[in-house]
Amino acid sequence: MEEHAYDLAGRTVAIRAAGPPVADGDAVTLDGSLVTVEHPGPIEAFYRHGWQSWSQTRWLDPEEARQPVPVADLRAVDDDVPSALADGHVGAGVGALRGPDGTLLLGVLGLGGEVAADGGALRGTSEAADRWFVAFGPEHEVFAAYADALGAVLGRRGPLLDTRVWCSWYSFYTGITEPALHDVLDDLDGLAFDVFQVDDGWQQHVGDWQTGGDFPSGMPALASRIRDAGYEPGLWLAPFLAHSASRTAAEHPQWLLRDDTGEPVNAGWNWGGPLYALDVSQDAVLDHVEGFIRDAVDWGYSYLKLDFIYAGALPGARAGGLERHAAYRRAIERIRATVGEDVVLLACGAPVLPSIGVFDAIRVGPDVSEIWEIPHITRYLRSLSHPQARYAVATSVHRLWLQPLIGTDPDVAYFRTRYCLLTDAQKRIVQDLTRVCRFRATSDIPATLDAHERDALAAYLTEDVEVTSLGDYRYRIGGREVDFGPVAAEPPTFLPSD
Ligand code: 9PG
Repeated sequence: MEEHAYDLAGRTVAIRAAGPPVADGDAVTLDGSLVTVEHPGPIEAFYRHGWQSWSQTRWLDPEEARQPVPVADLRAVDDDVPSALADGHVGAGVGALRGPDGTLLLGVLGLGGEVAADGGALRGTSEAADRWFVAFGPEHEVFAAYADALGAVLGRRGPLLDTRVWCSWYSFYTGITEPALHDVLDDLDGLAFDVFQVDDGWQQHVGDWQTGGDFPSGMPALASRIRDAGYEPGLWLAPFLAHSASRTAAEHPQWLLRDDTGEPVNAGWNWGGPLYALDVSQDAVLDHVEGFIRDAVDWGYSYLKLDFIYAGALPGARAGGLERHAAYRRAIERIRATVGEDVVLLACGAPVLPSIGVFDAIRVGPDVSEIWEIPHITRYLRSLSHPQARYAVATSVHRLWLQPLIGTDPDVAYFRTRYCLLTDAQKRIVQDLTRVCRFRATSDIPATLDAHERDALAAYLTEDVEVTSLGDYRYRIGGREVDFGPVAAEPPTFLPSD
């Protein structure tokens, strides 16, 4: 390790890295699997970046107690398990320290890596001997500079997605059927969506991507029906998961990602049972994934929401010792090569950095919900990743710096009053965030909207409002000024520290 005192934006920053810092415009790059940079002034907050779409991302008080997650309750769907079990505050890929003098950012120029708050310093570690980016200055500027540098390494797809989606999840959940979706298509009656996206519930099982029994005419017929209604057909899949009760898990146990002892890796619990991950470092697994992705495109779906794909990057024993983020990257590149450039790929439950350059858009927060907050979930599970509109907004707002690199999906907005406990003001916050993200989606069905709400939805889909960033989490949307700062900064509802 070498120690350097480096001048950044007029302040001297102490740096420890494997070699000398290299100037990169107003910023600096460092090499190594362990780097440390010290904030030149007093600090107030640490930017903790969650590993995957649903993982908590916010500015926190570095003195704030780490919320101990009981190992038995640790959910592989919430966060990167190694970071969740770390002693201090650790985020994925990028971190920052903010003080009255400015914000110091440390971010990897690669796929993996963790950034920890270590007193007044940021400590970056990565399994690969990576390159790191360091900048000091106003928050907005250092994140923009990092995004620019990251795009040069990981690429970016253009033009950036600007889309309007009807998604079945937040009205039907897994209860979708062919007649129900036909009814919705009839009732939408020309509402100006681009995509009609069929979510979870169409398949035989999670891992068995054949048409399930509630779709007797088959998925190609449904795609034609969607196209006839004037929409692009969209389909949900969780390509790197196999439910423990799936045929795929039973028939191909050798495809499952395993740990050093040979046990299948815990990929979470959902749909009434444990989840396994596919080991995407195996060519046979990639051939299998390519097969069902190709089927979906051949059936006529041109927008794929690929969900729970953290499963491709979980820690495990992989063929040839392939690093987990590199294995994930290779797998999603294979999917992109399979579908070509014209199919829209939306990542969900996805490790954020390694998805840049391959996906058109990524979910940047946990699921919204018909309710703002369920405090006992946060209190007892200490998880900010459960469906709650408040944390969906808070995490998404802290990921808006990704916008020049990849489409940002903040999840759906609500217009309905029936079956929805959000107040008008809360609905407005979520709607405005979808405007800022240029990803306008809803699951509302006309049957649950009154005439006024339907008009509001129709106007939202066809409006042409200008959105300008004013910095500091504030935006001008049409003639209004919208401030996401208060929701973004409100401390989570944890139990009082005990
Ligand atoms: C379909 C849904 C929707 C939704 C996705 C994702 O068990 N869990 O913790 C859990 C987390 C997220 C989740 C479902 C379960 O939602 O974000 O939009 O597609 O899957 O199952």
